[in-house]
Amino acid sequence: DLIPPYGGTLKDLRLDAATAESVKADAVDYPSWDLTDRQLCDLELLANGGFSPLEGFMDQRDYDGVVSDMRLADGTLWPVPITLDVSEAFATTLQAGDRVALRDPEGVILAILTVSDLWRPDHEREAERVYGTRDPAHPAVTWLREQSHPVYVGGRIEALDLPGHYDFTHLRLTPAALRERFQRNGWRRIVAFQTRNPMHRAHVELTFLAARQAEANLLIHPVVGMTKPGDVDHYSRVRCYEHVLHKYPEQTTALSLLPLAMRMGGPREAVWHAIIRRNYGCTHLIVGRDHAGPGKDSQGEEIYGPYDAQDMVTRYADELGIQMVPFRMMVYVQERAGYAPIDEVDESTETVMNISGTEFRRRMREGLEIPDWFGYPEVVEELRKTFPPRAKQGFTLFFTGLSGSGKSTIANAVMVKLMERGGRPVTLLDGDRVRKHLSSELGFSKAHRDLNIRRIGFVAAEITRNGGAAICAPIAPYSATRQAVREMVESANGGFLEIHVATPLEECERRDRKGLYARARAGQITGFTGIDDPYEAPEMPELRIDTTDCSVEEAAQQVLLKIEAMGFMDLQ
Ligand code: PPS
Repeated sequence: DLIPPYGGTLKDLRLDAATAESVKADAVDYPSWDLTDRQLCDLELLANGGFSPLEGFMDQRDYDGVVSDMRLADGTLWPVPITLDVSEAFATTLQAGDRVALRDPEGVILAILTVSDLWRPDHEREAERVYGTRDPAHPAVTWLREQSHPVYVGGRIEALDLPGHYDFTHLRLTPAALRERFQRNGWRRIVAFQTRNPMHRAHVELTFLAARQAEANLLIHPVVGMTKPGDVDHYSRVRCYEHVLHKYPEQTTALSLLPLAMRMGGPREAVWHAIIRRNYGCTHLIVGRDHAGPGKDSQGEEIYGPYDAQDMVTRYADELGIQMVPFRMMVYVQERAGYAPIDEVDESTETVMNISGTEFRRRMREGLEIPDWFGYPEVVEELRKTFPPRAKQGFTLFFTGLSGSGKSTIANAVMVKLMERGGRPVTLLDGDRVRKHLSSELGFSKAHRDLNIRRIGFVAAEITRNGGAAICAPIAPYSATRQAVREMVESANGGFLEIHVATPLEECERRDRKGLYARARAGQITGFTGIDDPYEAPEMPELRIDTTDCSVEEAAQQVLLKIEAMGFMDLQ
C-alpha cells in the first residue's frame, strides 16, 4: 500500500458541494479578509491536505510550540509556522468564535476560518528561532519585518474551493490525486525531487541515480508557489521541466507542481518538505547540498552549512517516516564523460567540470554558449526565450537633470536614431509628455514629483519587460526615487542607463528657453528646481553629459556608444 499521510489521515479540508453551497450563502455576511499571495499558497496546501495533520491556521499554542521546539501543542513534529497574519485594524473587529470569509484577490470566497484566538507575535523571536538568524539578507526574516501583518489569527478552516489556477492545470495534482495516480500505476516507492530552479543534466543524473539507489519511481515536484525573490519565473521553469521529463525512461517518472510558498528556511524547511512529500504519497525525499538555502547573509557568510538540512532530516527520520536520499553535489567528470557525486571523484586523477549558477546566468545574459555536457539544448533554448542576450533585451534610458539642461532635446535625438536603426520599439516619456498624459493632475511638491517619477518608472519597466526601449526625460530631482525606478526596471529583465545631463545651473538659466528661470527668480513660480527646490545630482550615473560645449549630435552619439558598450546593440 501507499505510505499513509503524516499523522495518519489526509486532512482534505474541502466541504462537499452541498454543504459548501449553504456555507457560502451564510458567508457573504461574515467579515472578510483578502488573502495575500503567501496566505493563498498556505491555504491551498491546508485545504488539499498537503499540510496534514493541520486543520487550519495555527493557534497561539501550536505557534509557540513550533517556534520554540518544532512541535505542535500535541507534540507532533512540525517545523514552520503556518499562520494567518492580519492588520491591526482588521484584528480589532474580531473575537474568538467569529467566522471570517477568506477571499482570493478577485473576491471569491475560498474558505471560512472560525477564529480560535488572536495574538501579536514577536517577529524577531520567530526569525531567530525558526530561521536561526535575524539577518536582513534572509528573505523570510525581511518578510517578517517588512511584510507580515502584526496580528496572527488562529482557527480551523472549512474550504469551499481551492485557489483557481489557469496555468499548467494538467500538472497541478493534489495529494489525493497524486496518490490516486500512484495507486493506479502500481507505484509504491516514490522518491520526490524538490526544486525551484530549472533542471540541467546534473539534476537529471542526480535524480535518476537517487531513484535507482532507492529502487523507487521518481516524482519531480517543483515549487511553483513562491520561491526566492529573483528566481526564474515558474512558467519558464515548468516548460523546462516538461522537456526534461522526456529524458527519463518511460513510465518511471512523473512531474507535478507544488503550490508551496517557500521560506528558504534551510534545515527546518527540509523537514517541512519531507512532511509535505509524505502527504503527497512519497516514501523518499532527495536532500542535496544547501537544501532550501537562503544564500549568504549581509556579511557574505553562508547562513546555513551546506549539509545542515541533511543533518536535521536525519535527526527526525523516524518521526517523519519518509526516507531521505542524501546527495552530494554532482559534477561532470571529463574522463568518464559523465556525472558523479563529487565525493566519489578522485580529483588528483580526474578532471571535474561545473558551471555555477552565477556563471550560467552570466553566459545567458551575454548570449554565450552553454556546453552540451552541462545543459540540454531544449532547456537552454527555453531559457534563452526568457533571458534573451542583452542585444535582444529591452532597456530604459533615464535622462535626469535641471530644467533646460537639454534632456528632452538629447532624448529626442536618441529616439530618432534608435528608430532609424530599427529592431526595437521605442517610447519617449519626456517630462512634458508625461505631465500631459500620465500626471496631468500633479504639481511640483516632493510627493507629487515622486509620484510622477514612479509612474514613469512603472511604464518604463513594462516597456523594458516587453523588449522595447523606454526613453525617459524628467527632472527627477531625488536620488531615492531614481533608485526605485532603477530597481523596477532591472527586475523587468532589462537594462537601466541613468544619464545625468549635468549642464550647470548658470548655463540652464542663461539659456532660459521657457522663461521659467526668470519667473522663478522673480518669485512668480515657487519650488523651482535649482532655484528654491533641491536637485540631488546622481553620484554614479552610467553617463554624464554637460551640454555647455557639446552639440546635440555629440551628446546623442555618446548615449548610443554607451548603449553599445553595455551590450544592448549587436552587429547588424
Ligand atoms: S519632476 O520633478 O521630475 O517631476 O519634473 P518634470 O515632470 O520633469 O517636469 C519639469 C517641467 O515642468 C516645468 N516646471 C517646473 N520644473 C521644475 N520645478 C518647478 N517648480 C516647475 N514648474 C513647472 C518645467 O518646464 C520642466 O520642464 P523641463 O523640460 O525640465 O524644462
